[in-house]
Order: sequence, then structure tokens, then C-alpha cells
Amino acid sequence: MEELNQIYNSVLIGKAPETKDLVQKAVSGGLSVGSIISTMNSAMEEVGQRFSRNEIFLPEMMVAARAMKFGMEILEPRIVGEAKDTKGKVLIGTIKGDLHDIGKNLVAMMFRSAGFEVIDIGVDVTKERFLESIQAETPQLCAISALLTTVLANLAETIAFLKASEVGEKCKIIIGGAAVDAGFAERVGADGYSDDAGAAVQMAKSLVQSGISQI
Ligand code: B1M
Repeated sequence: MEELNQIYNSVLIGKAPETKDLVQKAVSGGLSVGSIISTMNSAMEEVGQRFSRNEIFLPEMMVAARAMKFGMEILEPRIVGEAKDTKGKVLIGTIKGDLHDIGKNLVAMMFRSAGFEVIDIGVDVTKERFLESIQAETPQLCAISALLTTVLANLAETIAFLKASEVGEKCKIIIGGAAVDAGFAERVGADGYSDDAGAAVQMAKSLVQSGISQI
């Protein structure tokens, strides 16, 4: 489809205002939000692969990320909408040492669209800040994003720290992001893992339905 190809190329080469316009046109023309997100995700995947092959460098990766964020600005109100009831409360952040936030933001939007209250505590979050925020906000779930393999030790340490704390029994920890998988999640004692935003929401719903009580 021509509109999706244009969005793909626009994200790939990092044209932020153009991406915003194209996404606006695509949604006005009736293209689904899901197809636009998956097109932008594919472009980011290609950006990552080109970066790995040293065909592009950090500045190109940064402008591509900015372009996707511009596109997401158009989609956000359509994803989030008006939540009618509260399914639960989720605290979300990207682990210490990791500044990637596009995936985390998308997961947060999907949670909001499914009726969860979301407390987003940002990127580069230390284990102490996760604990303080959980104590202050009393969420039923804490979702942690990790895209870099170099932060896996921080993630494992954070999960062990939270599990050993007073919130350990009450707040379930779910993880996701390109650096983690189900095996890692199991080894480090996370309560759940998902590889995309939609699956994270389904998992959260089933964890909440299985009777987690609020702290
Ligand atoms: Co970075 N980066 N980056 N980067 N970057 C990756 C992750 C990398 C795979 C690229 C590559 O080499 N192929 C690589 C990591 C390699 C590794 O660790 N093995 C990498 C690297 C090396 C780096 C730097 C170290 C580069 C450098 O400085 N030399 C540096 C690190 C900075 C830091 O964090 N300390 C860096 C920097 C950056 C930018 C700032 C330029 C930019 C981020 C901008 C931003 O986020 N604001 C960036 C980008 C854009 C990428 C790629 C190209 C795209 C990431 C993205 O946004 N994808 C990425 C390559 C890739 O992932 N293929 C790459 C779109 C997004 C929607 O997907 O985040 O995967 P994603 O989220 C998905 C799922 O993973 C899941 O749901 C989302 C939607 O379905 N999910 C969850 C995510 N979090 C979840 C939490 C959950 C559940 C599901 O909780 C339950």
C-alpha cells in the first residue's frame, strides 16, 4: 500500500514533520492504527539492522526515533480514547542505563486504551526509584522495559530487590523489550513477559483477574 510505504520511508530516513503529515493523511483516509504502527515498527527494525551493519550511525538512529515519535503523536489519541472503567493500576519505566522509550510509551498507551491507570516514571530508572514509586502509587503491576543487553544485570538486580522488599508479594513485575525473552523472565523471577504491547495488556488483564489485590 502506497501510504504505508511512504510512512515506512519517511521514518527510515528520519523526516519527522513529513511522517506526522503522512500518518495524519493515512488515518484520515481510513488506514488502521495497527497497520501504521506495525509499518513504523518495521522501519525502526530496519534502522536497527542498518546500525548493526555500520551503514548508519547514532544521529540517523536518533532522527528516525524522532520521526516515529511524531507519527505516534497523531495516533496516541486514537489509541488511548476515553477509558470508561478502571481495570487496574500499572507503573511503567525503562530500566537503569537504558534511554529507549518508544516501546515503553506504546505499551503505556495500550494499557490506557484497555482501561488501566498508568503511572509512567520514565527512562533510566533505578531499583530504588522503582521501589519508592511503587510504595507511593500502590500499583498492582510494575512493567519494566529493557532494550539493551548491557542493562540485563540491572534488570535482574531490580527484580530481586523488589521481590525482597515489602512490595514483593503485592505488586507483580512484568517485563518486555527487545533485550529480554521468556527464558530470561523466568530465570530472574519476573511474574510475566511479553514481546509486544498488545500481549502485555492481555497478560496484565489475566494477572489482575487472577486476584492480585492492590497494596
Ligand atoms: Co538504540 N539500540 N541504542 N537507540 N535502538 C537498539 C535497541 C539496538 C538493538 C540497535 C542495533 O544495534 N541493532 C541496539 C541494542 C543492542 C544490544 O543491546 N544487544 C541499540 C544500541 C546499541 C544503542 C546505543 C548503545 C547506541 C550507541 O550509543 N552506540 C544507545 C544506547 C543509549 C541508552 O539507552 N543508554 C542507543 C540509542 C538509541 C537512540 C537514542 C538513538 C534511539 C532511542 C530513542 C528513544 O527511544 N527515545 C534508539 C533506537 C530508536 C533504537 C532502535 C533502532 C529502535 C527501538 C524502537 O524504538 N523500536 C533499536 C533497534 C530495534 O529494536 N530493532 C535500537 C520501536 C519500538 C516500538 O519497539 O522498543 O522493541 P520496542 O518495543 C516493543 C516491544 O519490544 C515491546 O512492546 C513494544 C511494542 O510492541 N516492549 C514491551 C517494549 N517494552 C516493553 C515492556 C513490557 C512489555 C513489552 O512490559 C511488560
